[in-house]
Amino acid sequence: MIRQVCAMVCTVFSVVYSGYYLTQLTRHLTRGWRQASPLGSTAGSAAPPAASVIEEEAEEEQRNIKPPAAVPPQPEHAEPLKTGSAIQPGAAGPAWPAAASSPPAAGTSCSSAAQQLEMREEQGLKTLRHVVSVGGPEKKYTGWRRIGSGGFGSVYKAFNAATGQAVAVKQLNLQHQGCEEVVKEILVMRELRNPNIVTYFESYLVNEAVLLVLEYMDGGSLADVVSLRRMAVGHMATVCRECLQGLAFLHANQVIHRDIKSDNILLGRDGSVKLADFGLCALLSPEQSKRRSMVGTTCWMAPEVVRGEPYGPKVDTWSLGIVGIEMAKGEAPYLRETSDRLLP
Ligand code: 3AM
Repeated sequence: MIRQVCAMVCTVFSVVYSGYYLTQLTRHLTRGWRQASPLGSTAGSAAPPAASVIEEEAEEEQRNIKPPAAVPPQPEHAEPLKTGSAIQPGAAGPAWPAAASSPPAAGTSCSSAAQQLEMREEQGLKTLRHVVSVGGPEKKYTGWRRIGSGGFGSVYKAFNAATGQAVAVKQLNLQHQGCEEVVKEILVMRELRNPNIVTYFESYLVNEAVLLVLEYMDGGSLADVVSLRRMAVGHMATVCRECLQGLAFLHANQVIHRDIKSDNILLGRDGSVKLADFGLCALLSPEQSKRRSMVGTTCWMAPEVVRGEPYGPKVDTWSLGIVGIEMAKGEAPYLRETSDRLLP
């Protein structure tokens, strides 16, 4: 524990401005932390710099108005019904590299806001470079095959050339996702090891994308299962229990997942059930034990999230309840409604 904290602290202070963000994150993640990380630090800093983050200060009070994708009518359980994009915090930020986009005229308030965002992104990138592994993944992993995609980018299956172990490589496009969000996702997964959370191995920064190397879950997602067949009650109960164990662990570490849905629950053929995709998670602290941002995927969002009221970890339990309905009925309630009818 002490070694891990020290490793984190070293990483943190190697980037001056970004130190604040990482310290905050580490403090969150190491508080109440009960499990040792089996892999240790993968940190290596070779790549160019990036930044820190005023974390979610900007996120709070901000309701991202990016609408989730409307869900078109689907044939009855023929294909997995895609659940629409998750609503993300701070999506209004500039794509990386921010400097490449044309800024508004200097001297306006718009300009200084753009500059601030640009600075945040630069600091975020600096931080990111301290978190990812050195070099590229192309030699270490072979047999790349694209197995899916989401709002974030694509997911590939590959094999560790040395061990033959299958891995899933999640590509996060930095033009769509802010560096600070990616850093948060990496650190949460890296520090919070649990049998009910998909294992993070390492990550790489390649051009304008981050590649997260994760445990490969050979049973696919729960979304695929619920859309294709009715589940036995015993199986539903097992999935609920395993997910609740994962959530209890996250919540004990002051993390809210905020996007629990069947797409983000992955299955192993050995019967394992694990939570995935921490891109929208929130970190709580004694100073900030509630969040307000409207974040998540519409049909799974708890009422207090939709209404923009303060909320805590219980919103994940609500979302898991919706997953229960998915398992029982084949899809989430109101899945076929357009978002303008679901959101206030
Ligand atoms: O589009 P489908 O549902 O077939 O299950 C995830 C989804 O597949 C899969 O990548 C697609 C886009 O998210 N996926 C994500 N992480 C994975 C992992 N760790 C994974 N498959 C296996 N292992």
